[in-house]
Amino acid sequence: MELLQRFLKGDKPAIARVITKIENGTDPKLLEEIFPHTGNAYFIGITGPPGAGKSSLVNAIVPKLLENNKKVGIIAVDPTSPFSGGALLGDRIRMNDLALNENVFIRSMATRGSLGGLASKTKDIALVLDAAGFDYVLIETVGVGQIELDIAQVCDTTVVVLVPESGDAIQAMKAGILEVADILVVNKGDRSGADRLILEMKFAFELRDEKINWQIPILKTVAIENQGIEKLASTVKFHKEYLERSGEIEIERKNKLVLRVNELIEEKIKTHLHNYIIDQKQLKKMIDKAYERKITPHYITDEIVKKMFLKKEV
Ligand SMILES: Nc1nc2c(ncn2[C@@H]2O[C@H](COP(=O)(O)OP(=O)(O)O)[C@@H](O)[C@H]2O)c(=O)[nH]1
Ligand SMILES: [Mg+2]
Repeated sequence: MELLQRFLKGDKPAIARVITKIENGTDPKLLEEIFPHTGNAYFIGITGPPGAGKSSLVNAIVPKLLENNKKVGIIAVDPTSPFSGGALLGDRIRMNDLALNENVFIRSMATRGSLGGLASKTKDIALVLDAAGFDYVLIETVGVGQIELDIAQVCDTTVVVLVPESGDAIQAMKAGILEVADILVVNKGDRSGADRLILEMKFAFELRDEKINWQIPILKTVAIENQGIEKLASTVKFHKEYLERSGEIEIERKNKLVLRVNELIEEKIKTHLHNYIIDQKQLKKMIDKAYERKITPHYITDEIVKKMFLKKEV
């Protein structure tokens, strides 16, 4: 059977092969072929600082999402440990039980060093899982900056996980969190300071007036003891129903497509620029002139960009 046919039937080895091809960019037509089969999965992002218990929460919540014969795809993105890969290994071991379930597929996005393009690749792989027939696609990302905001861009529901000991990190993350969180989870509720953090977060959320129709729920969990998981799962489902009922899901998904297109345009321009546009010899000549203060860097930029738009093929 053709790879694509096996893939669309949900055959795991076929899914893995399609993902690899997309990841390596070896088959540019492939995404086009699978795209018509996407749009059915519900994307859930789980983000937060390293060690907050995101993987533990994923482990705990997946069985709830599998109820009623649903299928769940998981993407674990951890760019924080390029050397040891320790976190990923840990995730793999703990997620082993899940991986054996025929309705679950897990993919770790290992990044050895380079962060560039990771979020973008992850989004395409989420589409692959969508096309493969998973009802839910869970994306676990470590909240270390731009990347989690980036991935939240494709998620219908973003769950931000905090822990009592996050301390200063919380302050730093607050602005970002306020932007992306649909649901806030305070995990490690068995540790002291959990209730205080919940109060703090409630206060922080009261101060804002965006997303006014959706009051961001703040939940307490103890992932390793399965506490609060039922409530978390039902809150995710409730958010899904809310988006569907209000029609917001269509608006949000269209907004997300706009953001995605903008992002891809930027990516394309960047590669194009580096690969073809800049004639290094000519650039060197212009730099010499700029060094002599005969032309400005702005002038050089304009010249290069003008050329870029004259070229038709990308
Ligand atoms: N005490 C306590 N420990 C937890 C809880 N959830 C996770 N952990 C532990 O915290 C550590 C990091 O968990 P992990 O799920 O890998 O965090 P991640 O880096 O956010 O994916 C592990 O040793 C977990 O066993 C919790 O609710 N309470
Ligand atoms: Mg993890």
